[in-house]
Amino acid sequence: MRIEQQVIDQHNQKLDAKHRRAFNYISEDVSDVEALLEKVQKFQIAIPSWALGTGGTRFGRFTGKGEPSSLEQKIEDVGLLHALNKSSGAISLHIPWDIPKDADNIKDLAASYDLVFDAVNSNTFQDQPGQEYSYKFGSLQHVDPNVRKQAVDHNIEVIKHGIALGSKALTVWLADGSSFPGQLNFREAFQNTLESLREIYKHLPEDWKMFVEYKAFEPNFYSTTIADWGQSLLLANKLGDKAYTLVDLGHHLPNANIEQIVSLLLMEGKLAGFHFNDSKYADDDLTAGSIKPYQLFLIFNELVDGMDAAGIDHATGLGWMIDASHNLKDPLVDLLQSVEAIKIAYTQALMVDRNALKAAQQANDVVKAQEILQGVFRTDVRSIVAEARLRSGGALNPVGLFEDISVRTKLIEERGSNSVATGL
Ligand code: RM4
Ligand code: MN
Ligand code: MN
Repeated sequence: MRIEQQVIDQHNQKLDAKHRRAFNYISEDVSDVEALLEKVQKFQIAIPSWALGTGGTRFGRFTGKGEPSSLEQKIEDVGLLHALNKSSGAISLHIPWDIPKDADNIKDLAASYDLVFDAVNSNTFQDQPGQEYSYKFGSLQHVDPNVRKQAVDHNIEVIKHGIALGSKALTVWLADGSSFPGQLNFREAFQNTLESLREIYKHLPEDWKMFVEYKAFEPNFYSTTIADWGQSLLLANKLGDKAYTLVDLGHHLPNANIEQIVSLLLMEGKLAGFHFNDSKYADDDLTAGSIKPYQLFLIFNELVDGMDAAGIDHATGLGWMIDASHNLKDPLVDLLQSVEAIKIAYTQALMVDRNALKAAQQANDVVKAQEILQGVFRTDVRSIVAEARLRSGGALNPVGLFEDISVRTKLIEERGSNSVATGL
């Protein structure tokens, strides 16, 4: 299914008067609204190929209908999102869940939807049919060199798929760790992981990056071998210039100050980018901004400040990806909501008066600093994000249009009720 531009234009016409009122109202208070809109328009967030189906928990999975059952259909899904919001112009693949059989065809198909390929992700947290060695006790950390080699080879394979598609980064997330005290020698596990990553790193093309993701716990419950940003940064520093730390918002212990982590990683030139999601308790993988929107804004506040200080291009300098899993909502609607929340937080961060904030900080004016940040956070910038979308040819209300033209019903007609997506 493709959404015709004419359908989007008609939808926009209906909402135009209301949108204009809101946009004109806010524009009066923004110093350079054209410059702001340009940045918001450029900002794209990659969609993970594994989040297009309904997710499950360890207790069960309530399958959705009309799920994409092939990589082609997943690209079609991301194409739908991008047509609606003009902000999801990239797809991130997880191998072997989504192996491109004919890379050139897949690339052409993606290009026909105006999509490019973001980071490729390896998977050594599950055993695959026919695999020689098991990852039950880890992969890159494993005590058995044969298991480590198998996991290294898999990552090299993933890089090859990425090269064929035009990706520029490999994301490594490991489930490696231990569930009981005494199970693992921490130093050996770390050293094995480092050596394995070094092998993989050797196979990175010149213009590629390696994103080293960390996660505090789960599926292992006592220790994770790359558990926090310190451990990831240690590895990234030892590996070299092409290695960076990837922050997944759901991978921290409760109440961690993620905005501070981000700020320091940026300062060190070691922030890879993001896996956006939201959570209340653990790695809940909920819609970005659905639980802690203020935190999302504070993170973007540090990102904008740090990127500007380092001269990093907002749109292309870091990897912006969603990593989510949807148990209740239609995955496509959920992704539209996530992208919207991310763009709202980004827009607000762009609107922070940096000079005033700096002056307040220098004067230890705590009240003023809070007023500045909360003043922006409480400003309704949805019409700015909508105007950026409109100028790029997207819909004023992507979720509304998705429902109005019954996208899911059409997908069910095309794909059937029982099609199941690979992924979590
Ligand atoms: C992990 C982690 C990885 C993702 C897998 C599916 O918790 O967030 O980034 O690839 O889930
Ligand atoms: Mn992740
Ligand atoms: Mn995760």
